[in-house]
Amino acid sequence: MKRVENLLNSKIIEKGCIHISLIDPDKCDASQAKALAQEAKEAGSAALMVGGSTSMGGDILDELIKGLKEGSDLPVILFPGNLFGVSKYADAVWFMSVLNSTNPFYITGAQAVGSRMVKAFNLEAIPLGYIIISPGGTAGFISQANLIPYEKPEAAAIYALAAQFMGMRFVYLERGSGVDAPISPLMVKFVKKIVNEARIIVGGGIRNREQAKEIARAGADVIVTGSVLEEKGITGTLREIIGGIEEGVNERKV
Ligand code: 1GP
Repeated sequence: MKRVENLLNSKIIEKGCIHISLIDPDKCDASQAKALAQEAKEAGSAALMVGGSTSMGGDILDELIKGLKEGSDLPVILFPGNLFGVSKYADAVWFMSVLNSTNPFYITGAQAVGSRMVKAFNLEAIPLGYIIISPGGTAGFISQANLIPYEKPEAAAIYALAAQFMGMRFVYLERGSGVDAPISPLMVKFVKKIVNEARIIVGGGIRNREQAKEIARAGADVIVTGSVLEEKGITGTLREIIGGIEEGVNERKV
């Protein structure tokens, strides 16, 4: 059962780098979800991610996902910040481990407790190594991460390589939702040079075309944006960011 993972991989192969829109159930309600999903699809997002470090679950999450499903056929992938972030209405879940957490609960504990729910809901679990870079935002605080310094790409790279060796097929370089600026393109480049199998996802602080372009050009396979869509509205913003990604991929070749 790798439907969503295969879809992501085929789009990454086709486009060089794809965009995923992140929706935080704390900041978007079900009544907005349908239109949001429609716009994300029209602008060229490859999937929708739902979750957040302090997000609510239960009916609120279920209704939001149902709304997203009404608006488009894009896969909905859960991005759980805690045990409540699981819903049977989603297609898949990033089965994520915070590799640089100092608390084993965020590395394997929550995963063990949550695993039966994932199976009962018949969710596609996609293994993901989650690595948090300074300043880390709420994700870094909640998951008690030993933050990777911004200017130390080699530290991010060894965690990412370890993730690959442990069989994780995706690695997420997270700077924290809503932070001032994304990780450096140099860090992405460094990680890509060392990690040759796992897909590299980059998120946190990406707000404009130029930033998206530089991260895509450096070799990211997936770019995630959440806050900018809440701050500026999805329509024009998303087209700009996806335009930047395309430009960055084209410039890889020259
Ligand atoms: C957060 O990486 C994601 O987990 C997205 O970050 O909200 O800053 O786009 P932003």
